Parts: sequence; structure tokens; C-alpha cells
Amino acid sequence: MTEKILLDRLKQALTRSRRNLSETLNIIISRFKSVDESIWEEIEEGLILADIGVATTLYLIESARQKVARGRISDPQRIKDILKEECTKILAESSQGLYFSEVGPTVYLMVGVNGVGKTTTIAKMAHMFKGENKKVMISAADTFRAAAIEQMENWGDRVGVEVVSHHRGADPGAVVFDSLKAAQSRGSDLLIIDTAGRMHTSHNLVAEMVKIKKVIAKSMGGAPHEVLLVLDATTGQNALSQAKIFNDALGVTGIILAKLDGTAKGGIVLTISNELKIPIKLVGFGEKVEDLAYFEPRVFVESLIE
Ligand SMILES: Nc1nc2c(ncn2[C@@H]2O[C@H](COP(=O)(O)OP(=O)(O)OP(=O)(O)O)[C@@H](O)[C@H]2O)c(=O)[nH]1
Ligand SMILES: [Mg+2]
Repeated sequence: MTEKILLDRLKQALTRSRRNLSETLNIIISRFKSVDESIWEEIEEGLILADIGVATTLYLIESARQKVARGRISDPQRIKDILKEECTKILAESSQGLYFSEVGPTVYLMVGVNGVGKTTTIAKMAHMFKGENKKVMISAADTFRAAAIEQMENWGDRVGVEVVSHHRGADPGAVVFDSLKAAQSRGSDLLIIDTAGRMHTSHNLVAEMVKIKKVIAKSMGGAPHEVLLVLDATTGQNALSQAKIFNDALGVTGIILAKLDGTAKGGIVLTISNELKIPIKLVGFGEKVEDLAYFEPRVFVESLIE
């Protein structure tokens, strides 16, 4: 995807978030003739209302304020560009591409609570990596939810990628073990593992993921190469607490933010980067296989604030 196309599609997906944030900023800025204390107070309130967390808002305001002071800036119109620069800096600091190992297969373990978009995202990733001429295989290790295996297999058929599965209720560890063997013997470049989002309790869910991760590590040195947490952008600040729980138990190496379309809470991206320092690696913005892209801080900020 060229940068121009990505920008257009992200802009489309982030329309509501952009309105939420840009209009708030524009209204505040247009009411001030010079930069004084009260403009910062209003911007602070505006950013928090636009669902950028308190800590991140305070950090942003402080760094923008220092820049304004250093540059002796008095035109309020300049504040927006300065905020954009600071946002890009926050995102760039924790920005990092996906890891691909020299000798295959590279293994990605996908985790996240129910309904965030794991299975759909895996289909999109498989489609994207196929387009990069990689040989992809999927492991259907959500054996818990009814029809989860069929859903993953259907996606596999649609994007033309082999899905390794067992029957419902089977041990996910056994599915993962077989998938690793299959990926190795068939010379796959990538194995993406779908996991359950719902268990009897959320404690069980995390414990199950820890178990799966151990099976992977035992079966293949160096794997999983990425533990990717899928978060639903529409849940806003809730996503943050999910990320903390999964990260503490599993060591999340990257975040995939799904459902950026149809949320006014795209500002959550800043909170995640600033407060968790876990890199955002991919963003999802629709239900079709093409609706996934690598996360580009500058392009993202351009789509979020105008
Ligand atoms: N609008 C929009 N919908 C999405 C996106 N990603 C996933 N969805 C939808 O979200 C719903 C749940 O997606 P799944 O991929 O099944 O989520 P999951 O995390 O695998 O769910 P469980 O397996 O139940 O834990 C589906 O209806 C998807 O079409 C996205 O980026 N945008
Ligand atoms: Mg699923």
C-alpha cells in the first residue's frame, strides 16, 4: 500500500476520531489571540475528553508548553502543529516493525479477550504476508468457542492459506504442537496462532495463554517470535488495562489495534504508546481482508489531527 493510499484509507477510518480531536482543538485555538495559561487549561481538558488518558495529556501539554516557551511562540495557531510533532514523537519512540526470523518459520502468538478481532486480523495478516510472497500457515488453537475452528478455516479458504486444526474441545497445546511440526516440515515462513478469547474466567484465559506459550517455546527454540495482543480501539481506555494484564503474564511484544474505523477514540493509540511503551505494529480498520496496515506514526497523526 502506498503512503498516499494508506493516508486516504486511515483518514476515512478515523473520521470520527479526527472530528472528535481536531474540532475540539480548532474551536479552542480559534478563541485565543495569544498563547496564555488558560489556553493550555482548555486544551488539557479537550484532550482528556477526546479520550487521551490523563497522564499522556499532561505529558503532551508539558512538552508542547516547553517548546512554545523555547521558541517564544505567541501565535495559538502554531500549537496544533507542535502537538502533532509531540504526538508523532511519542508514537515513534515505541514504533517497531514486525520481527521476521532469518530461518523460518517465524511464529506469531495472537492473544486478546473475546471479540476484539483476533481471528479476522489473522486472516488479514495472512493475506498481507501472502502478498509479500511469504508462505503462511495458521494454527486454529481456539478450541474453546463454538464454531471458532470453522470460522478460522473459512478465512483460510478465502485467503488461500492452510489452517491446522483439531476438533472442538481439543487441547490447544496439542494443536499448537502439531502446527509447529507442520509449518517446519512444509517450509512455511510464518505460522500465526489463533487463540481463544473466552474461557471460564479471564484468569483462566491468561493462564491458558501462558501454557500455550510454554508449549511453543519447548517445541521450537526462539519461538514465539512475537506475542501480539489484539485490542479493540472502540473500547478506549479499557484497552489499556487489558494490555497491562496480558503484558504482565506473557510479555507482549507488539499490539495490533483493530476496529479503528467507527470509533471516536483513536486517541487511545497515544495512551498505549506513552504509558505502556509496547510498540503498535499493525492497525485494522474494517472487516475486509485488505483493511490492515503497518502502523506508521507520522501517517497516523496526519489522519488523526488536521
Ligand atoms: N469494523 C471493524 N470490525 C472488525 C474489525 N476487526 C474485526 N472486526 C469484527 O469484529 C467481530 C469479532 O471479530 P473476531 O475476529 O471474530 O474476534 P475474535 O477476537 O477472534 O473473537 P473471539 O474468537 O470470540 O475471541 C467480527 O464481526 C469482525 O468482523 C475492524 O478492524 N473493523
Ligand atoms: Mg476468534
